[in-house]
Amino acid sequence: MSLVKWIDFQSLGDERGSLVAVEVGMDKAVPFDIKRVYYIYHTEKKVSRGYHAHKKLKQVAICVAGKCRMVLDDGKKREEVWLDSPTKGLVIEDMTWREMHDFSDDCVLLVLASEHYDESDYIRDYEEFKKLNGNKL
Ligand code: T46
Repeated sequence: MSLVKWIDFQSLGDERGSLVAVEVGMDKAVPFDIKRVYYIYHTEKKVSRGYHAHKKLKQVAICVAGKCRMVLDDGKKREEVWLDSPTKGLVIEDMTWREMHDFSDDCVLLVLASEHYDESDYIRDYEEFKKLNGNKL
């Protein structure tokens, strides 16, 4: 099964421009209650970010401007996608290793998170992640 799961947001455009509404709920797009929102911007050239997994946190990442390349890895397979559209949300499940590369100068990456910030939820060592995830695969 692919690690890549997209949410397609409807663009509510008219002659003035575009608008996307992100909603939470059973029949809505985002499959969890949002407890935190953060965004990554002004990323320096040649900088990569991420290199961790989360034990519990689920997230949806939306590139609202520019683009970047996201790598997802479950310890057995790696898949990569470009985040380059404000109408596409990438669902990042718990226990998924992620890396972000090739940020464009104008990239603004908006992230919707299911939990508050908690450093103890991070797994920052790839070998430890593989060991912990091994039982699930
Ligand atoms: C993720 C990817 C996509 C906070 O204090 N609160 C927060 O909510 C966040 C997200 C970060 N921080 C602090 C922790 C670090 O001192 O901000 C600093 C940068 O965070 P980090 O190095 O974890 O950033 P990235 O870009 O490597 O990872 C971030 C998220 O942390 C992570 O959950 O999945 O974006």
